[in-house]
Amino acid sequence: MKVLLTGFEPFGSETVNPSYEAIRQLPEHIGRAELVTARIPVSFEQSGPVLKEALAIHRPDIVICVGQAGGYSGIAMERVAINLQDASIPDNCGVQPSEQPILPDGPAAYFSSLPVKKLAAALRQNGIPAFVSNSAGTYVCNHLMYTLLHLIDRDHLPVIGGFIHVPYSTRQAAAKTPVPASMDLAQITRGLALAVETLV
Ligand code: PCA
Repeated sequence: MKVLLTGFEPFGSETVNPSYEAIRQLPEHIGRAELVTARIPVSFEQSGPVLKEALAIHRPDIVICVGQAGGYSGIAMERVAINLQDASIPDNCGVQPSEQPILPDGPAAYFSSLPVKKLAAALRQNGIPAFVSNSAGTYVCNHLMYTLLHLIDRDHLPVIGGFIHVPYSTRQAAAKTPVPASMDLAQITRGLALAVETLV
């Protein structure tokens, strides 16, 4: 069994992205699963193609895309991706869509095929703040989640997939005033490892 985890490059005024920092610290194996990772550009145009390439190269059974949700106080299991892009800041390529569909003829939304409630419960049982979120936003993370679920649906891929948002790392939060909610990077990494463990 193979699990593909993706994380994003930094964006906005950040110099790191805890989503990628955390997934690169995961072990190569958890239980009987092999873990592989990919780094996704924070770009409306390029994120989908990079994910698609990673799917073709690795042919995973499970895909977990991970992104940073600044200000969150726990790890969020995203339940739904909507067919909308509406950016409050430009992406890393300077693109800033306003109220545009991701796919003009696509469905309004896709549900995660990961067991989001079960995952949040597993983390909480292990002392890691986690919850189910009903919106992945309208920026590049929602775009990537929608694209992933669309590819799985359209190409009938034998894959379950979804999206997890992680808080700022404590290092990121320490550099801001006022200090936002955050989580230690080791704890974020542990949370993602537990999610994989629960799935496999
Ligand atoms: N978070 C952004 C995009 C990249 C990331 O890590 C988001 O929530 O859309």
